[in-house]
Amino acid sequence: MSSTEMALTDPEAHVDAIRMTWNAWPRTKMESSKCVIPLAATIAPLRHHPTIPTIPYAPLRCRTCPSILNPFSRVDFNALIWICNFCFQRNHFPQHYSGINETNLPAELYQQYTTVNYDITSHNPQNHESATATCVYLFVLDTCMIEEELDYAKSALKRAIGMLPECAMVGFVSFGTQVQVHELGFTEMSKVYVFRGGKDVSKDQVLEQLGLGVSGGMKRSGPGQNVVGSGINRFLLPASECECTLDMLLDELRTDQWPVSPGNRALRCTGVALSVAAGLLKGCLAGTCARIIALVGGPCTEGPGVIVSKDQSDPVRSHKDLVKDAVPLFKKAVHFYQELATQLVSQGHILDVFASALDQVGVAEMKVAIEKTGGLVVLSESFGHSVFKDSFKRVLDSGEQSLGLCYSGTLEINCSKEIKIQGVIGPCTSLEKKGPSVANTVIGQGNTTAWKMCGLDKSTSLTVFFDISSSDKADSAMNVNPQLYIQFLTSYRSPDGQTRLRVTTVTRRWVDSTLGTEELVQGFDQETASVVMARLTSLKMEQEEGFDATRWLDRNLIRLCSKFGDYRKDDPTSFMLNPCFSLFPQFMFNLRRSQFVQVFNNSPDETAYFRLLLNKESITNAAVMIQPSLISYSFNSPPVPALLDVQSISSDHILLLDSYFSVVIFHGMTIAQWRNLGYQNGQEHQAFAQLLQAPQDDAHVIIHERFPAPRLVVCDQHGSQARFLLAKLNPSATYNNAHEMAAGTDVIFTDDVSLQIFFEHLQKLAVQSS
Ligand SMILES: *[C@@H]1O[C@H](CO)[C@@H](O)[C@H](O)[C@H]1NC(C)=O
Ligand SMILES: *[C@@H]1O[C@H](CO)[C@@H](O)[C@H](O)[C@H]1NC(C)=O
Ligand SMILES: *[C@H]1O[C@H](CO)[C@@H](O)[C@H](O)[C@H]1NC(C)=O
Ligand SMILES: [Zn+2]
Repeated sequence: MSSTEMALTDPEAHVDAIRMTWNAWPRTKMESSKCVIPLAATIAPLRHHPTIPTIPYAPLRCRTCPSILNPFSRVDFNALIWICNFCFQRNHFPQHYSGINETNLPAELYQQYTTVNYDITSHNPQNHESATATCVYLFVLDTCMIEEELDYAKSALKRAIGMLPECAMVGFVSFGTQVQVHELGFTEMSKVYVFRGGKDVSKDQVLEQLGLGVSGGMKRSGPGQNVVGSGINRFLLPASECECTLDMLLDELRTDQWPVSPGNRALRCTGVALSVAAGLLKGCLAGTCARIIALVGGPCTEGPGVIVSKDQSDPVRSHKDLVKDAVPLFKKAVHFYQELATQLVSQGHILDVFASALDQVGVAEMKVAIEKTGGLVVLSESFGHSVFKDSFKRVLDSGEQSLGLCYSGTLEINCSKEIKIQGVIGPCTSLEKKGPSVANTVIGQGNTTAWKMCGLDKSTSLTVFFDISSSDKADSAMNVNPQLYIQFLTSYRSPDGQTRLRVTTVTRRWVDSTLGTEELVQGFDQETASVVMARLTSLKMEQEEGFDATRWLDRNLIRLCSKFGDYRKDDPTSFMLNPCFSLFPQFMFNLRRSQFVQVFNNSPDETAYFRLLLNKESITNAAVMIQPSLISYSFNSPPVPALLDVQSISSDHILLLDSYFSVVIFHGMTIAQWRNLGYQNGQEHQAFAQLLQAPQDDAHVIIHERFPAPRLVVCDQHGSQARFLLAKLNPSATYNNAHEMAAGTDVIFTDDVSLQIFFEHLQKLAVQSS
């Protein structure tokens, strides 16, 4: 797809990078609850768009609320006054705006500039020094691995360090049964500080033991003026100064030598290692961007954060164990990582986890610290696998492939007074800033109108949930102004040390849905609604004990169809859905079958990983996680989208399935036979060679753009790997005759039914008079 096509089909490619479940809003709380799907908006606050202007002067704020002058503010040019569209305060323009008039507008008042950037660095003299500041990368490497794995990890690290900008500060911690903090500034011979793995260390103990205690002096010095005290320079050095030392150190580094008795797991103290890393970073000035990049090769078995005993006959916890609440270690470990998250967020630092192992390493427990700090996470089978290697390379890439990693972000939201904010799902932490816009009910990170994002990047998305406060439509300002407003203020530091503020102001119409639903219906965004339901379901599965996801989704889908469908009561054959809703039931069908709801097919680590990305990615990407895309390639016709159904399999077609975490190329039987006979190598079979090549090329385009890199599976019909495709297809041919109703009237079907049967039951239940 060309970028102009993208702009037409993908609303997120709009300058504001905002999508809402509803684009016309019901006026009352009562009416909005009848809409079934919650009022929510997703925002990708760093999404680039070429037409967003950068304004070289400071933003103009309202006198009484935090909102900023925007295209929807009313302006009186004669009196040089603007009226805030949030709190209706009248504000005088300052002197330097005195030249403005209807034809000579400042950029922030242009109608098309609903999103603008302010470069704040140059207006704040205090920022000048830190504008040259650079980022700290603290690498934390697990050494409890077989030699081959450690070698893969070491070479990935060496390559990464070679890619760092010269002024980037680097530190190195390795761990196994104990933690070693390496003093890179001591070049005569390698010098390490050892921490025992069996017991937690406080941040002050870490600093004390490394000789960085408060008594060590807080004077600024040396090349790292963003870190405190001369002491810390022993551990964090500019990449240009320590690359050689680190190279040698990695060459000498051996797998953990602590003895492991037969039948036991290695003693691995991941929790203490991350604690020590966080403690070391505490020595940096607050506001310095710093990330802990942890490479972990197995489960934590020693000290805080333990997820399994060292006895190998004890399996690592499964979803079944979690449901039975039979995992005392889980709660303790999660609590430990919650505390670590709090510490990292208060320091403004990020935790990235690269987990590569055949077994689980504890991503489910670490999830809270990764998500709250806005860290990156990649899960793979081996440090030698392309999923790890290709992803890791991109973390430090500053070229075209850059992830656009930024730091010290905050998001602040202000909205019209009838709107209340329930909370945010996504990679952020509540800043607990209370205000009149805070709702009583909380979803995700709530009880606030401001959130912190220690790390954020081009793909970071947040989902904001809203509520309507007024129950009486007569009393509200909505009768005066038919428009509602929401302003999103995102401030952050870019990798080059600039401080930016991005201001996005959006407006939507209030509609009186008691008079008719036409406008509401037209404003429904099915794809966004599906993703928001997936995010909400995942959150409820984590937070609410005994939550029945399938039943909850069915109940909501039936209610939605009852409200917005066209039908005669008790006549399922009369049921019709407006095109604005027609894709939604199929999304729900696929969501019920997806890894987000059917968690028992995966490990808790995998589920945590899928959810971290579901919550962080754009709507378009998240939709592919729920409902994969399928393309069919054949002779004599261009590639075409195919139904996500076993009927799409054909012996003379090739299928390309994109389910986000994996990309599958599936050869029909005949195609596979011809390929095995080598037809593609003959001059006379060029068309066949091209047919084989086309899905390969398309798969590589997908893999190249995506972070984390997806797993590529190339398989043949009837081959063992074909299950990667089959698991995602509607089983139309296998379950056609399963014609019985499930118990209860609010569940469409409990088992894996075909889409057709699902629809039949949905229609029947939706038209039932209650
Ligand atoms: C608006 O300001 C511009 C520039 O100062 C000036 O040239 C123009 O005549 C003004 N227009 C009106 C309607 O006052
Ligand atoms: C929200 O804040 C209030 C008042 O500070 C507090 O009582 C309440 O427990 C908080 N709710 C949540 C879910 O954090
Ligand atoms: C945002 O705007 C409202 C008006 O709706 C104003 O009263 C309020 O103080 C502002 N919110 C915050 C968080 O400051
Ligand atoms: Zn205001």
